[in-house]
Amino acid sequence: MSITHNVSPEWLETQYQRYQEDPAQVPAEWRSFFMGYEFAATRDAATGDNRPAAVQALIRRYRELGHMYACVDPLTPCSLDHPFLRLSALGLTDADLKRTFSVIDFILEQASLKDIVDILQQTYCRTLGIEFMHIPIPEERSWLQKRVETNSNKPEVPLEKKLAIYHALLKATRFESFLHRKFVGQKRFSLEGGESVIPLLDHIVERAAQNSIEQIVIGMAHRGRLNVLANIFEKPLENMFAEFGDNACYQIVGEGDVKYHKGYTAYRKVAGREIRISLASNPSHLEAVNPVVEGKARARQDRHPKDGRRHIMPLLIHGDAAFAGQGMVTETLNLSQLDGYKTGGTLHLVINNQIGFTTAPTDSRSTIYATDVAKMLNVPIFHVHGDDPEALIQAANIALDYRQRYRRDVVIEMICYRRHGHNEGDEPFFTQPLMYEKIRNHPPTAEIYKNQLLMEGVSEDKLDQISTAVDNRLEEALERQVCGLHEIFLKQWSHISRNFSFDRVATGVARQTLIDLSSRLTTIPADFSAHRKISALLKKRHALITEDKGMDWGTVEALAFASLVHESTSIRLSGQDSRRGTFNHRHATLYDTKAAVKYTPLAEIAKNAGARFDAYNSLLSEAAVLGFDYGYSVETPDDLTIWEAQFGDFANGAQVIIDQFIASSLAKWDRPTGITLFLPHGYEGQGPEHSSARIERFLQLCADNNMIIANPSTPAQLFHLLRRQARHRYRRPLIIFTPKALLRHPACVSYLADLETGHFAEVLPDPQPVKKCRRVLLCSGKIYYELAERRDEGKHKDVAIVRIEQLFPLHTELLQEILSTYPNKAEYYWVQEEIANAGGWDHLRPRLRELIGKEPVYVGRKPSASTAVGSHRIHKEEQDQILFNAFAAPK
Ligand SMILES: Cc1ncc(C[n+]2csc(CCOP(=O)(O)OP(=O)(O)O)c2C)c(N)n1
Repeated sequence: MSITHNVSPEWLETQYQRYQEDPAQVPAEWRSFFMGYEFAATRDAATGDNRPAAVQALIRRYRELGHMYACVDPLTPCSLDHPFLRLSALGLTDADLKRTFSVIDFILEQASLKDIVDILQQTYCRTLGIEFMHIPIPEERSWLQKRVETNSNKPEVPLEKKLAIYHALLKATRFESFLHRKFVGQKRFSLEGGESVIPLLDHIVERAAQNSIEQIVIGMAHRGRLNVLANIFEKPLENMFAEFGDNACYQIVGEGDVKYHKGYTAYRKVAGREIRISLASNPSHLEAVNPVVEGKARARQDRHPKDGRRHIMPLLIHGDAAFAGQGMVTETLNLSQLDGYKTGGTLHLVINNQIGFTTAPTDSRSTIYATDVAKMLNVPIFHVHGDDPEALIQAANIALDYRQRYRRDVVIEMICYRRHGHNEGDEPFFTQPLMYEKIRNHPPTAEIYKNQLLMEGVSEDKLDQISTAVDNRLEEALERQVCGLHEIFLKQWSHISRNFSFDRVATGVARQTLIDLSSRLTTIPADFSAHRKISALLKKRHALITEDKGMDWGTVEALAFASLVHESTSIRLSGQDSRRGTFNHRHATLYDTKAAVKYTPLAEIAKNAGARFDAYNSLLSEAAVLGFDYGYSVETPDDLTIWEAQFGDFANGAQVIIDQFIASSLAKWDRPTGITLFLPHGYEGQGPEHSSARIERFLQLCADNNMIIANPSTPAQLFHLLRRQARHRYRRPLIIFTPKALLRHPACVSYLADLETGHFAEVLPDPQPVKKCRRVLLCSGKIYYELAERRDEGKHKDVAIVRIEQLFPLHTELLQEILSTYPNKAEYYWVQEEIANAGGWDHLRPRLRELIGKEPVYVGRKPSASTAVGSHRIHKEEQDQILFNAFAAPK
């Protein structure tokens, strides 16, 4: 992309006028542009010589295109001829090489063309290509330009560091070959071909610590993960080998997971400083962990006493095929500059081994680089030869300094190869015979680097000593094999119980406290101009509370939040349009009508209590945002972290996060979470994608008390449920199906007495006494109100309606207790508005049968491939039929 790309002629004209007044008035690179332009113009006219301008243009071409010609692929010989960078391409000839030129905005002010070209080739076309001219901010571009041109893009590496690199490379190589020999046939997803990752990560940890970074939160996939655990996290080899032996002394909590998915935390000492490095547990689903790592990092940053973004850094390690292929990558990149989700810049390392399982780049991406998607952020991207660890170190130095300085993401792509098949049992010659023929003959990086060091005069003895030490360490560890302690709960989780229980938690809040909180929620600062209708709404809310006239959902939700933050529990609420609320029921943040100012009353109440209330409108993504909030919740057991879907129907856009993390992180990795989901649900005739949050899908994921699935039908129930979530001894994900029409339903209200005492009721008995009960309707959620109305209309006084408010874990004792108040011979119906292959039916059917001693009668929509009909008329007919059937005489 050219410097003039995307600038208007008027803007250019103004800049040129400013340059003519005083060249210092415009940024350096524009100075160079205008100078070249004038050179060309004047010399052209005076002497016909436009070579000085051509030299200036050549410099620019190297900066813009050099990375395309850089020598970064270990499997392809380097091209020495670059058509766009030939002298002739700019009207220059070899005869000009000796001539001295004055140049500007370059490391030298005057030099022979030969020297200039040498510097440019060294800097931009050696083993480190850098893409940075697409960055639209001149200051950033010129900072990067200086950084690379000052040392011809080659760092000074002292001998001690060179030996450390060699040591790291050997550790990487030998770890893999040792496992290969000693644990034959076991999958380990060898790093071989990309061993430079180890000296690179070593250096990143070291440099980060020197750069004021205290913690690195890391996410990575299968490839090389065990190698990273052994050699970067320094997980004891004795433990790793015991794990490889699947030694029975390992106590597995829950169901466990394969070795290359588990998380780990370590503290490393670097130059007198301690740096915490943690690796997030992740599923096989490539890139799914990205937003989780961001959320974890953000939670830690938010709790850092000062400038958490500076001191805590996320590091994501990707495969080339996955980085180019998975939408989660783009979604996560898109989080990076947003108020509610930014983390001060993520360092991305793409291990490009030029293959994804058996698929070649020509089949896996439509872009030139595997990293092209990251250009959307306008950040620098380094492409580095995987056999040149020193070039990787140069890239890491600049990348880390850039992140700390500009607080933006940065990408290092390491181009390497994969020595074996996708895993150790895989034959790569079946599909990539030519590539693997090259790989077969390609020496490992450690050998290449050893030769470099020998050429530089390092003694072979010294290098052999390092080699022997590496081998000895592996052998000794194998002898000693011991089971390590299973990694236990993180420190901040130590006071949380692992065990679910139905123990009741008193979640009532004193009447006067609620009234006081209401005043604070509804009083707008004098200098704030709220929208007329919002002021009226707040007044009405306050009146509902003080006069105890029946509070609606939005009012009670606000009181639940207020009471929690008032008791110093922080709340994070994130989702599409969550500040206002999709259905206009929340208005957590008010917008001044005259100035660009916002006011969030809950945040003020929180601040007073030393807590936080953060409500964020998210980007339009489900997967990355839920992943982020899940990650946030894992680090903050004492907070309430809520993700809200616009409509629950869209939650399946985040299905991988729900299945792979929320439902199963406790079972797989012993990682609990109290993440809470608000999923608007209900059949209101709005069509197939605005009706169902797929209750059945969540219920299908339930086992071993792993999640709480609730469908509260009153504002008070929501109040107690949210407060219980923050106050119980244990934490479990809480999935709440929230209402839409009920937000304004006159019967869906609660009173102060309901909030003052009590607790969440997993089952709600019929609020009215039913004499001579002939039928019990069991139901959940909104249909209750329609049933109750129909009962009153039809004077069906002998029909009881019982609401199951918590579908899982089902409180069978309580349900039994309630049902025992009705005669044995009564008919039992399950009534739902969902289609028969959805809702609570399939899950509850066997459980109810067992409890009641007979099969309940099903009343609801028929099975359907689509969740709901498109026609409002048909919806109403169906709904009416359900209500009719619920009370009709049995067939
Ligand atoms: C979301 C997802 N889809 C498919 C797979 C199956 N799979 C595992 S590894 C792999 C290839 C990954 O290639 P790349 O990202 O280049 O990493 P590499 O294995 O080459 O290091 C595939 C397709 C997966 N794990 N996750």
